[in-house]
Amino acid sequence: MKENYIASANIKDVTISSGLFGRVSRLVREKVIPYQWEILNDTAKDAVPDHSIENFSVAEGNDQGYPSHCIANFKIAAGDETGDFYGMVFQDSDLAKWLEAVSYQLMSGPDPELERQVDDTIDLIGRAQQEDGYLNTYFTIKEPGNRFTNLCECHEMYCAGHMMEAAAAYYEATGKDKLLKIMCRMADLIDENFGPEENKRHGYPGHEEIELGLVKLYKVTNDKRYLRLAKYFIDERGKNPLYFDIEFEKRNHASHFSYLYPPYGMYSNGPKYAQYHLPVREQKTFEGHAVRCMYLASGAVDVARLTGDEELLSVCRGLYKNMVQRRMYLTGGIGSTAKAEMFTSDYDLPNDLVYGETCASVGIMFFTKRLMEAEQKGDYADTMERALFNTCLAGMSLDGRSFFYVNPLEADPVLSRENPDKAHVLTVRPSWFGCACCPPNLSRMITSLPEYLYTVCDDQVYMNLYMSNQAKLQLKSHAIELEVDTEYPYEGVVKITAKTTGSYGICLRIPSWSRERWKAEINGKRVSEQPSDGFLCIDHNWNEGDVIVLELDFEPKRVYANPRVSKDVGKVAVQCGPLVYCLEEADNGKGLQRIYLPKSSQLQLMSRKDKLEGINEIHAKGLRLRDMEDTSVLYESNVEWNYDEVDLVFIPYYAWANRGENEMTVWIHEN
Ligand code: FUB
Ligand code: ZN
Repeated sequence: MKENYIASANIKDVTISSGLFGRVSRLVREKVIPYQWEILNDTAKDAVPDHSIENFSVAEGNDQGYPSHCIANFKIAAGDETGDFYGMVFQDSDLAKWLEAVSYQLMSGPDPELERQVDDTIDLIGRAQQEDGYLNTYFTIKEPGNRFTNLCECHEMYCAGHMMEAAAAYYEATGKDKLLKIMCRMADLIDENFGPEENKRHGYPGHEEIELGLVKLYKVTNDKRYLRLAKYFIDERGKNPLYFDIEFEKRNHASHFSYLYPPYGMYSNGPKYAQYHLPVREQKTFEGHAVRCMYLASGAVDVARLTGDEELLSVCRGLYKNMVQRRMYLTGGIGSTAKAEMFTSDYDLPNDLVYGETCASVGIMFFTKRLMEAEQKGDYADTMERALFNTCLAGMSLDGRSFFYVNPLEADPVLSRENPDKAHVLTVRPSWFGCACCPPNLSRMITSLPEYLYTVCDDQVYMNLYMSNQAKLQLKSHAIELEVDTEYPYEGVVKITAKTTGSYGICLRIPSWSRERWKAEINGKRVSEQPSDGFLCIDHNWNEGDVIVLELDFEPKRVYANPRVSKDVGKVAVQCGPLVYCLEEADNGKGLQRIYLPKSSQLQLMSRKDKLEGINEIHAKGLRLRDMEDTSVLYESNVEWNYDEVDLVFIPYYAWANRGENEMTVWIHEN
């Protein structure tokens, strides 16, 4: 691994000003975060939680219809109120993610009222913390004697990791260290109990996340113990004897999630589910629960980079390749089955049974951002972009009031209702979930989006994602400013103005979809450099006001899947720039699976500023297979197929399901 000066952009130094992500960032700041605060406090009266088993809501004691109880759990644990714990065993993490999202928002601009609200909440968290530093409202209220006895299922470390991330973020945003101290005490307690020493337990969390939190604690405190503990958890996972077997025996097979995963809860899902089938360094494919995989790999890249562990980094590279070459949907979704929210096997990418959890694609963002910090390859940023502009964005409605947990590439409301195997595929976003991991995960990712835009390596800045913004960036030997103006992802022209005179490199990502056709000019003069590893690096003596204009290929394209993806054989999808497009019933009528896009049809891009908060549509002539003449026939030998000509309207995938319940498909037949 190269010893470089490397950093992602600072959130406070990048303002995403306009365009699609200007709107989305504003929406999260002004609508989503306040709404989620109401949810946490149980004051959002119009929230109707989704109670389908697939979304974990029918937990024992969690099916009575009230959305969260999260703050109430803290009040009860603190002794401020009486009552019982309610919600998922990891309910605390909803508050942690909200606090983290708000911290990033505060980095982008002051908000004294919001800060006061956070300070009060941190006081509450402090009161809920136990004498010895332990913090977890479920165990404090319900099972005080059983701490750390069911790491496989009970998410103590997961909740701690999320709160550590929040603590580090709030400290960075405000300089206030109360939450940081709270979480350092919890981290110290975990460190006293777990580690390689003989007198400690040799365990690791069932759901990875604490690795990320510990690394963030390490970054703000400089205390190496936290980094060591993160590394320990990664290296211990999957070592024999298997820790979860040992604790399972010790607790006499008691299980928390047996109602969901009979007979022994998450333990029954087996070692692959939680990535302990092999030591992490021997893993070559992403196995099991997709979100867990992303968090594990993100933590592993952090640890690899911060400790110079080339072996671990190369394991992460291998896992990344497995994902993007064999296990990821065109939309940047992952997880092919609702059964335990897992990856399945290479090329198994069913469009209708898919899971594609929003959190898993947010996890892709975490993973690829860290890979970019380890080595600057355009492919990582391409994947980041695929996940962000498609599945992550689809995770939230255009008004920020409802959310998808599962992100299908083919949906039919009738089948979702009638076929139990498709019950997890909703066609309308619920306003909340009994298991509410996804909405606040989106919030924290979007409020921290500035970090993802740029990676600095020595005196070069890598532009990972294109959107209008003003950025201040600290390179190794310069502080520079850039301004980016673009209508991306609806136009392919990106104008970058250097606001700082000096000698430094600006590296423009040439996305894989534009590899064949792109053009870059500085002050009207064509650049001679060629891209390498997906980036066009221009090392130049810049004058203030120099302008780079990058033109990417914005012709709508047909995309095909590797024929090993059996569900996409004979089918085509449509993409323009980073956006994957889909057909929706609202534009194309019912029966989308009978539609064909002939090879000869031209794809025409149309700007629709008036529709769905401003989108491009793609228009094309298509065919719809006519019903059999005798509709009572199910099977027939002598059939002459007839087609009707139809005008097809494709919209960006992220904008689907904003016009009521209806069919949708990304892949369509081609003839
Ligand atoms: O287990 C915590 C979160 O709940 C996971 O990351 C999601 O997949 C959901 O299962
Ligand atoms: Zn989720």
